[in-house]
Amino acid sequence: MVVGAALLDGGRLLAARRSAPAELAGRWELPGGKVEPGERPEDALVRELREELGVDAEPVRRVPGEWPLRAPYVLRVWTTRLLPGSRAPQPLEDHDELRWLTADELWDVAWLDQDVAAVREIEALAVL
Ligand code: 9L3
Ligand code: MG
Repeated sequence: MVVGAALLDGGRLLAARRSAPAELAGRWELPGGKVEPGERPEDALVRELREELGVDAEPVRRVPGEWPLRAPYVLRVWTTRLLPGSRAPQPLEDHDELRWLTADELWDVAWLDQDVAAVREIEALAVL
């Protein structure tokens, strides 16, 4: 399983532009990554956000649905918030740019194909 974060702050959603691998570089995603064996998905999400963005965050609720990635992976997404005192997100690993998107800006970035359905679902939650 791959976990992704709909990181929300002040009515905006964080989008991260991938710098690697080459076939995904330049496309935008919900930050996250693979769950390790024996790891709980929510713990993997917290770990990935610390590694990739340098933030302390917590999953809030699961976004309904799951979306196929390259077999055998599927993407599951949680709305996520920064903990009080967290640093601001930085593109430390795998990304070269971050953007906080308002509801009006959600479709201004070139999301990875696999993330489009997830972002639609986030839009439907009306949390922005
Ligand atoms: N992936 C797609 N959308 C996402 C994430 C976090 C990941 N929102 C895909 C890209 C990679 C695979 O899942 O092919 C593993 O992700 P990572 O560990 O390279 O971030
Ligand atoms: Mg990742």
